[in-house]
Amino acid sequence: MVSEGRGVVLAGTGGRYRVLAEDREVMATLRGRLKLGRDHVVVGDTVTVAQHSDESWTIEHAHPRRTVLRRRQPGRTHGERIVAANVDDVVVVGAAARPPWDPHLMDRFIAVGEANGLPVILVINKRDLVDDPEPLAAPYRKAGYQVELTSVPDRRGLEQLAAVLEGRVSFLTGPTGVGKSSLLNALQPGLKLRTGEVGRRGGRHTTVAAELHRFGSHGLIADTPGLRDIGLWGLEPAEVARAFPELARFAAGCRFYNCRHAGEPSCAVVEAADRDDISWSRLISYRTLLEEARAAARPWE
Ligand SMILES: Nc1nc2c(ncn2[C@@H]2O[C@H](COP(=O)(O)OP(=O)(O)O)[C@@H](O)[C@H]2O)c(=O)[nH]1
Ligand SMILES: [Mg+2]
Ligand SMILES: [Zn+2]
Repeated sequence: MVSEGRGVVLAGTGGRYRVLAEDREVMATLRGRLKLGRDHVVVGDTVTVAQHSDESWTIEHAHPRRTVLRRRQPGRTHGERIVAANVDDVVVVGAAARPPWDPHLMDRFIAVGEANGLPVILVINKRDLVDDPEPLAAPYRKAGYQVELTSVPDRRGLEQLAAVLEGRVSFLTGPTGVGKSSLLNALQPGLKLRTGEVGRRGGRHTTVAAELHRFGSHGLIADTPGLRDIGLWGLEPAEVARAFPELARFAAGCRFYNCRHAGEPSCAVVEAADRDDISWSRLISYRTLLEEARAAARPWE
């Protein structure tokens, strides 16, 4: 062995991993023992890499993870897969228009971050296409989320978003066409991600691996095609409850301890929505996701 150092896995496919070690990127393969088990090294893992006399690199050891981003097939308790490690925040991007703002779809993406116990930041991009994006942001600000308003052509809000992401490991997710790749290209000169691609036919079940890019001076960011098909994320009923923290704050006041906030008497959550303390739109998303999770949890019915 010539040298050994610490690195972070930026990408990996077919047993070959791109690792950021010190300040350079190297291609490394897994050392024997690490090859066992498919979740052993994922994007975002911190690893020890070794360079050998023939110039080749190996990943010797993976370090404990601070956080994980998991995805699960709906209705299955097995088949869980770790998509990434050491993620600091999930950045859910939507467009103010083109495609039209869809709050329930946003809530699905937000729920994935929340179910993984990760902080969620919301970005409403293409603000140049609407007069006032604030009504779209309001339910989320009220729920306690940080919301950033951006537009790529006139660079509004980009500096502020860059400041939020600096020094962190962030996963960008959201529907296709909202401008995720365009935002990253605008934030990080030299990145040159492809933009404006329409969803390929038959692409629904192809999982494209997440890939981290260097961002700012100390950050890493992933534009995550692998998270695109949010319909494939299975949430458990208990996770859905956790995914709407602002509803949970009121739920203790419901008459029934297991209230689903779907029409039961003396429901403090519905009362809060009627007072506009929480948004009806969020409550409707919660009901939909909870019904889906419950149906998936009992597939025999
Ligand atoms: N008007 C406007 N168009 C944008 C903005 N951001 C991206 N676009 C356009 O939206 C389309 C989709 O962008 P892309 O970055 O590929 O979206 P992605 O699928 O989320 O990665 C492209 O044609 C972009 O030029 C924006 O802030 N304002
Ligand atoms: Mg893209
Ligand atoms: Zn209730």
